[in-house]
Amino acid sequence: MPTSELTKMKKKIIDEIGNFKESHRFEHDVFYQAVEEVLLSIAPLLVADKRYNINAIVRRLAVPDRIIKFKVEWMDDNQNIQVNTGYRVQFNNTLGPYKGGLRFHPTVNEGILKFLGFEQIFKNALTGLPIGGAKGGSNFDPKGKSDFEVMKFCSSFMRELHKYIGPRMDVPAGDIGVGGREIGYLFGEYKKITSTFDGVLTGKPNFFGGSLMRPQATGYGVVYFTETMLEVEGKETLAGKICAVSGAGNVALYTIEKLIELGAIPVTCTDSKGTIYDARGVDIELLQDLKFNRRASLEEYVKVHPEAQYIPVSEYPKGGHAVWNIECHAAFPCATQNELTEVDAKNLVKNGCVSVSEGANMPSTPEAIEVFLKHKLCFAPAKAANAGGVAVSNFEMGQNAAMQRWTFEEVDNRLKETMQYICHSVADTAKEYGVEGNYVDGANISAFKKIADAMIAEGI
Ligand code: NDP
Ligand code: 2IT
Repeated sequence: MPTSELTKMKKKIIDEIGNFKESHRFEHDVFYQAVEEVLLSIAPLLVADKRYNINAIVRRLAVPDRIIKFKVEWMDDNQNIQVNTGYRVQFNNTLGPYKGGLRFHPTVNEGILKFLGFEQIFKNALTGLPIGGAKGGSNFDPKGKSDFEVMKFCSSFMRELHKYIGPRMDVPAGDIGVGGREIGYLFGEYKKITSTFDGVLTGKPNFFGGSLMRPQATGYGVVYFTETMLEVEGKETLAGKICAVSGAGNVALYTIEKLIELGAIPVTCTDSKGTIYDARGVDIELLQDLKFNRRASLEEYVKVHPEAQYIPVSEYPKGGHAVWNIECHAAFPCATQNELTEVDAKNLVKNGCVSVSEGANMPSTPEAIEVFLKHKLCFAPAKAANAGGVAVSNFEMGQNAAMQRWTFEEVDNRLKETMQYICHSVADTAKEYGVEGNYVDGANISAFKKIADAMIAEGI
């Protein structure tokens, strides 16, 4: 081998090792962020009730029951062998079988999945349904892959994962990069390996066991939660109000759909490359076609609607995001974690925003949340506001176990009831603990009590 080629190869290897070290150093930051928020909220409870310390609940709850990590080998369309890493973080099954989504995104690492799994325990507890908390996924990027490549990846992923899941053990679902297509391939492989047709994954396509309304559930649930919160807090409803939404995936587009149905005017959406601002209200049919059918960039939107504005990431304000710089009455961050910063929160407050509801998991930074609470905005934290998705996943488990099928209306009514129940119990808990209107503390205290009391009851 010529020396120059060898030197290049060595440099490439050293760079790769460098990248690897770098990504590992910071990968647990988001997990600590999630744990810290919960601990700060429940501090008064720990002081008031000594049982939680005696039983070491915090220490036991902050460590996952197990983390499963495995290699996923698959062949791309050019006959090249690709290697990815797969994970399942089974965090806590005190309240029911492990339950939570799978994320396929190049940024996925153990720290992100620990943060998501930890949040999921609390979210699932808030629903009042018998489900524990878990999360999984892979650093595989479905973007730009053919359907056949996605299928081959999903089959390989399931060849490992099937050993650790089961309808009463652990029931994965979708998250970023995992929708009906991926769940369909994963379920197909599980069925081939085990020869069993059971509800081992939720979010399945409707024609083989998927619940009607599961695709819509998270987004619709966020809007139902917001309407209830505004009513509880004595504020006006969303009808006729300008709304800012981020994201252009499952959660964002069904949030937009329900907002339009209620007469609100959502004017934005975003993807990883840019933001659409359409002052007349976004064209939801076009967006769903672009994102769900064509998997295209949002830039395509302005080709059909040249009067709308496309703002690329390079033109975002320093330290912030274009979408939160637009005047709105209600904001719905529905893309990803830490997408809404202190700069963004101050812009929203300055522009007269009244409520912020988190569709994504932990989209607001701790500094942004501080701004919202200080200025008395109605702030609905993710673990309460976006619990509609996992709630309908639980309904899908129930339908599968009973070999039944509910109508769209039945699922929708139960979803609405569940979101109203969560909102009221969070608001009531906040009041009971002297922090009326603080839904962050209300949600953390309410969920912690349910899980911690059950952990004490079952012993170690
Ligand atoms: P999708 O994959 O359907 O959509 C994700 C959207 O967010 C896309 O528009 C994507 O843009 C954008 N996005 C993702 N990562 C980034 C990033 N790093 N920077 C900027 N934009 C980004 O995922 P979902 O809609 O299902 O999930 C969105 C959020 O909601 C996540 O936080 C997820 O954990 C949470 N959630 C999802 C639930 C569900 O049922 N699916 C339930 C509860 C919460 P692009 O396409 O360009 O990458
Ligand atoms: O974050 C979440 O709640 C999800 N991705 C959905 C989990 C589920 O099991 O439906």
